[in-house]
Formats: sequence, C-alpha cells, structure tokens
Amino acid sequence: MSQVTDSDPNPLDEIGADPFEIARQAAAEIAQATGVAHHDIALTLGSGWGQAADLMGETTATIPAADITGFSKPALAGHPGTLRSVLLPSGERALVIGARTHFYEGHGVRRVVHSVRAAAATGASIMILTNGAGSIRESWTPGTPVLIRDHINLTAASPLEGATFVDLTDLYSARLRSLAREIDASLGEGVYCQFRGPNYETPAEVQMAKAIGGHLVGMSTALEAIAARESGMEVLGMSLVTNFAAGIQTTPLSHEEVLSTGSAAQGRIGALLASIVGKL
Ligand code: 8IG
Repeated sequence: MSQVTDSDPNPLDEIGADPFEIARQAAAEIAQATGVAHHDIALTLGSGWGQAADLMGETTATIPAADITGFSKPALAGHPGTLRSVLLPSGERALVIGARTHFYEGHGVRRVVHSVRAAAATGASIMILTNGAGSIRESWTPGTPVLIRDHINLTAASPLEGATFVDLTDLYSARLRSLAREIDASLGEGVYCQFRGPNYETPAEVQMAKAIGGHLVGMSTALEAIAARESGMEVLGMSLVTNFAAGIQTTPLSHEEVLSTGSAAQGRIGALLASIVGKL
C-alpha cells in the first residue's frame, strides 16, 4: 500500500489485515448506528449527485463515515463524508455513501473500495456508482447525465488481490441500464476512463482515451465497480458531465466549473436517480 501519512491510521493498512473481515466489521457498525440490520441497495453519490438522497425517500439515520471502521477522513469540500440510511417508498433500505476515498489520495486501493465492500456486507445486492466526469463527446455538454456502459481502468491498479480472476463482461448491468432508459429514454451510454488524477488530463491524453474507445474521463468508479462485482453486486454507473475534457474545451478546466455545473444540474439529476431507484 502506498501510504503517504499516518495522520489518519486505518486498519486496512495493517500488515495481515483482511479487507473483507474489516468490511464485515464496518457493516456491523453501520447496522448498529443506523438501527437497520440489512440494506438492499447502496449508492455512492459523486460530484453533483448529492440531492438524490433527499428525493429517494426518508433519511432515517445519518452518521459520519469517519466513525465507521476502515473509512477515511473526507479529503475534499463538497464531499460531505456521511453515510445515510434511507427508507424507500417500496420499504427497501438504501445505504447512501457520501464519502468517497479517491485513488489519487494515495492511501491505496483497499481504502478506495472499502465503502463498496462494506455496503456489500450490509446486504446490498445493487451498487449504484455516480461521479462527475469530463466529456470527450461534443454532444454531451456540461449538465448531461450519462449511463456508464463499460470502463477502461487506466490506474494500473486493481482492488483484487492474489489470483482472483473476476469476469467483467457486463460489469455495468445491461438490465439496470435499460431500466434507467425506461425512466429517461434520452440517456446516452458511454465508456468511462478512470485516470489516477488528481491532475486533469493533457489534451494528448484525452485524444488517447478517445482513440482507445473512451467517451468520459474521471478519477473514480472503475476500481469501485470491480470490487462491487467481486462482491457479487449488480452495478449501475452514471456520470454527470461537468466539463468537456481538456482540449475538447479550449478554456482551462477548473474545480469551480465542476462544482457550479454540478449544483446547477443537481435537482434534475437527483430526481432522475430517485426515479431510477424507485424502479429497482
Ligand atoms: I468532475 O475532465 C471531473 N472529473 N480525470 N478529467 C478527470 N476527472 C474529472 C474531470 C475531467 N472532470
């Protein structure tokens, strides 16, 4: 593990740690803290997606993620760092993860995928991963939500350890994608390229991503999706285009642009995601 600091010690970083045992411990603590023994679905809400939780159902518990074993302290403003238990109209329970650990933080892949493994250990069988992303397609302007059809993992890392051969055909469930398109037939589908970050790409790197079949560029999701599949979950991935990728747009990229596009779109995409969850 490439641990850059011990100011936020984490049992996942200890020698001999079993990440699945730590995920089970986290799940037990989530059950205790929320009073909900079993969650049915889990959602990670990335840039712009935060409002979906309020529209999906009734939040019955909100807990600081950092209180739960294995979770890291929040690294970024706009990423609130909470776990919420939401009672859906169907009676099902959703675990809403507003606390993402990014690969670029340098704490290793185990920490990046811990929330997904913990969600699986709470019983969730569907994992919805959302993010903000840069678009390579000119027709996908900032503010456009897109379904992730497949990914290209450019991090040179994997959450799988040892000889764990996991099939990733249909990683992003065709069933869930078509369900989403029943809610909004205009939803496009694209291939998401996860770069390590935290720098945005050079224009040449964006052209490379395009040449190898990518449509969206970002810094999350692919590693989490792999871990979700390893844990047997069905995965839905969605990006909110917050900017054109470098070189597609001629103006410099900025985190402020990402945040303002996210806040402008959040009511609309939150409602979209809430309707999708209502159909699961
Ligand atoms: I939001 O253009 C967001 N995240 N790598 N590139 C990468 N990540 C991003 C981008 C982008 N926009």
